Amino acid sequence: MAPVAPRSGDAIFANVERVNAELFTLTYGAIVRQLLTDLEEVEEVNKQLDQMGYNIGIRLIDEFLAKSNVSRCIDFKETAEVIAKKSHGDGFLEGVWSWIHPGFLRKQKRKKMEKRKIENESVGLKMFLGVTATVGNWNAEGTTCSLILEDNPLVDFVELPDTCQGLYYCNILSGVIRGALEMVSMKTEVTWIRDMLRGDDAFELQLKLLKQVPEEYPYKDD
Ligand code: MYR
Repeated sequence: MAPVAPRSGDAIFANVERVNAELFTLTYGAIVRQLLTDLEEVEEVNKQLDQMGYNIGIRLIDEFLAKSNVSRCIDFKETAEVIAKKSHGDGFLEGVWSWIHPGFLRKQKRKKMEKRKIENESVGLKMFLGVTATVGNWNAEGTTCSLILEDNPLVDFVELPDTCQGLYYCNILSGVIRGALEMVSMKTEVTWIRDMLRGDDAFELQLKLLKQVPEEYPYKDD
């Protein structure tokens, strides 16, 4: 029998990632199925998924801010880009990078900074779902936009039966975004505009900024 060549670390890691992703997708599917059994009404399942997502989002934002190195967004447009793919949080690194002459830094240190910069460019959806989105369809006021997902791992292996046509299967995602944004003072309405499980040609989420609550400074200035 021919000896089995050992797989490289990268191949094993990729395999583990794939299995994790599949497990995640199947677990989510099992949750939705259970909700359908328990709640019976598709509308109720939609609400419940959104609420579950909201509860996740209000906690997940802390992890997101801690890991992403994102600084405060100047407006809703920047926030949408941060959710979809781009970070402006590496500005600090860029600043330091140009301030110190490149030759001053040892190669290793420079590589580490470059790596951080690349990682920081993939934030929001990428950090938790491994996907990116395109931001578009802005209204004139800059308060409503769409996130068009480039991929959606939640729906791998999923096909909705006729009895579930009103189901927003990925409603957990809209809830997560709504919850996360509320924690950074943005009250939003997040709704699915297009859904491939309902026969549309893409997954499109609409983000509507309802209210931006000014943050209160906890101390009184004398
Ligand atoms: C700020 O101005 O404080 C930064 C605001 C950034 C908000 C980003 C919210 C990220 C939500 C991640 C959603 C992941 C869904 C799976």
